[in-house]
Amino acid sequence: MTQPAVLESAAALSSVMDMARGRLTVCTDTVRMRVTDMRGVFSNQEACSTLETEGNPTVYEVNRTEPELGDDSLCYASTIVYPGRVGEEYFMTRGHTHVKGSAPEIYLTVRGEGMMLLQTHDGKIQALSMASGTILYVPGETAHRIVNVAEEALITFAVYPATAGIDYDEIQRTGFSRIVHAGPDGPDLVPNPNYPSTVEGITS
Ligand code: M6P
Ligand code: ZN
Repeated sequence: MTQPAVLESAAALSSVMDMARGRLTVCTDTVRMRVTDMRGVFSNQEACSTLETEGNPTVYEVNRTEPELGDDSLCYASTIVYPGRVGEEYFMTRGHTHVKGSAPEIYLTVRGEGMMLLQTHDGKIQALSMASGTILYVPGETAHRIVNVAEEALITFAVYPATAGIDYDEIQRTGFSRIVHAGPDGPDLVPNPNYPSTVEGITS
């Protein structure tokens, strides 16, 4: 009997996640983002430049797997956000919406502690806590970013439609209306000084 093509070609049908480090044994794409790759993402440019000259550390890595590319297919990714700060702002992902706006995403936190920022197109924002075992659902039409608020790596596993696509433009233009700072008693959600006041829905 002839097997469907995907069973013959995609080693990605089976992969193993290193639950301590977050890497996948089989993935179709890996991304490593250092501080230099995130210029303009953190609010404190000066602290960003200082870190660049002090070793330019890796902020996060992504291992992405697209086992097949049909309209109804799923892909998955692990993300490792390393511990660290740029000024008072914790290390985090760039954040994105989906090209196919209605596409949702599910995140399981495997290890560490963090916050997920969710923001609608009209600027309404919500922050959800992440700890080992937390499952978060990112609805369609919602920008999402994860932030590591602890001293160890934040490791997540996410599943989303293969057709979702990643769109960085909106978040690059406006950012999120809140940023996550290290406060005296832990993480603090503070207004982003660079967020445009023209976006509806912001309450500061
Ligand atoms: C998750 C998924 C990936 C995404 C990654 C990092 O693993 O949503 O698709 O690339 O997080 O997020 P970003 O692309 O915003 O940097
Ligand atoms: Zn996404």
